[in-house]
Amino acid sequence: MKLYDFKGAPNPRRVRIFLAEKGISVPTQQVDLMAREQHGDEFRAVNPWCTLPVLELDDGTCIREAMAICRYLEATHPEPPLMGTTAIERATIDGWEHKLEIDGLLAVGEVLRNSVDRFAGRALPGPVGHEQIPAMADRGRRRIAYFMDLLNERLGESEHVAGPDFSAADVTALVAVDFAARVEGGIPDGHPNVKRWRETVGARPSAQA
Ligand SMILES: N[C@@H](CCC(=O)N[C@@H](CS)C(=O)NCC(=O)O)C(=O)O
Repeated sequence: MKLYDFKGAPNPRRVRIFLAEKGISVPTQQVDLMAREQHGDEFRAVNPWCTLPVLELDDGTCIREAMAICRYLEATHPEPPLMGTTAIERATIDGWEHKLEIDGLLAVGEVLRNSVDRFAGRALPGPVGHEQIPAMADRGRRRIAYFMDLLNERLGESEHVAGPDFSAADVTALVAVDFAARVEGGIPDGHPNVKRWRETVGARPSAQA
């Protein structure tokens, strides 16, 4: 197996944290997004969607999309379970994970990609160029505020995002909260449950991934 990775990017980090929680070590190949290596012919042969992460299996199969990779790892390395073991746990984790990807990770991406010069003409990842829309950066900031409120409320009723145990939903939430800090400068005041949870999950060795 080989993971195509880029150290500073949030979506590959979701997989790195997942791997660390599973205790799996995988060789990695860095694809420099700053140098636009994701658009080069070599990487397009791996992933024509031009995005990271990608997990390449020994038979040459390339799995794209962070959660698809995690799903594969969960099936091949079931312990410790990070995606639930009962039907209710699986559905609850999937629901929270997906919700926080959309409302958290994508909201931060909306701000950065529509406001930072480096993303001019590249407002969405992928092979097709898109111009920035400044109003979407403003909308993204409002979406981040909603995400923080939602997460704070949830963590007021649950120790971890999808229940008592750490799961894939915490992985996405952690990456989204840290990614949001690039816009907000940290966890905004008035979100004590997020702060409590961030300290807890941040103490796990996987958080360094
Ligand atoms: N939904 C995809 C998102 C992948 C994605 O957008 N990855 C970013 C890095 S965090 C990327 O490859 N960006 C390439 C670019 O900016 O051109 C996933 O879950 O893997």
